Amino acid sequence: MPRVDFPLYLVSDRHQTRGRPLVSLIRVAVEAGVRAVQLREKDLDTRALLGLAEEVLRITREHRALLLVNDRLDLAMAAGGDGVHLRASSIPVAVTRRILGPDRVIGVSAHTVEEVFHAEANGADFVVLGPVYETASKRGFGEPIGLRPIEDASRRCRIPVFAIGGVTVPRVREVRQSGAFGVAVISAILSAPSVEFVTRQFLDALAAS
Ligand code: TZP
Repeated sequence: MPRVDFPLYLVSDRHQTRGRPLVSLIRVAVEAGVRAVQLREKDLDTRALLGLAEEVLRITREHRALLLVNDRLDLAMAAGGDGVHLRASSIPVAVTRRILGPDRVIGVSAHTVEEVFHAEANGADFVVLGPVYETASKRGFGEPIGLRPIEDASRRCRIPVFAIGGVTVPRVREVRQSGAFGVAVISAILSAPSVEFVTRQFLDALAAS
């Protein structure tokens, strides 16, 4: 089973970079210490996404960071990435595990503790659970679930649980106190005036909590 030893999971959204090129921001974040990136550009066509995945992979490889492609197992494999991040409508976790084998990383998005159990039982390496807080990134997705499910899932499951949705540096402490292994972040990093500065702040807050 691959080791999930990164506390900060950067999730991409090129619409949240304040007009700056996504790939350069990912490079800055990875150079500042991010060790896992999820490429989540749902509105890109297959070829564009493959090209982007290959570009980002050059950066992550250089810095020994992982690259997971959201939903697209085919593209994760075609690009030679480290794994895939599945959502509820994706190819099921167990099928993905069968295809990818034991060494690739499978992350899963969950919204309830039951979904975390299900992901774990089917071979996921880690889950992101949320949205924990109100988030601009997924408005209309649903009500924030709060910290309670993070607490329950972290206590009752063996795989690492990452809190997602509205996570900011000042919130890291309470998220970790709830038992979360780590945090998954879009806007607090990609929309920050200094991606380098905020990435370091996240990593420091995670290390201190
Ligand atoms: N899944 C649940 S909330 C969310 C995703 C992908 C968006 C998180 O974005 P942000 O900007 O870190 O709140």
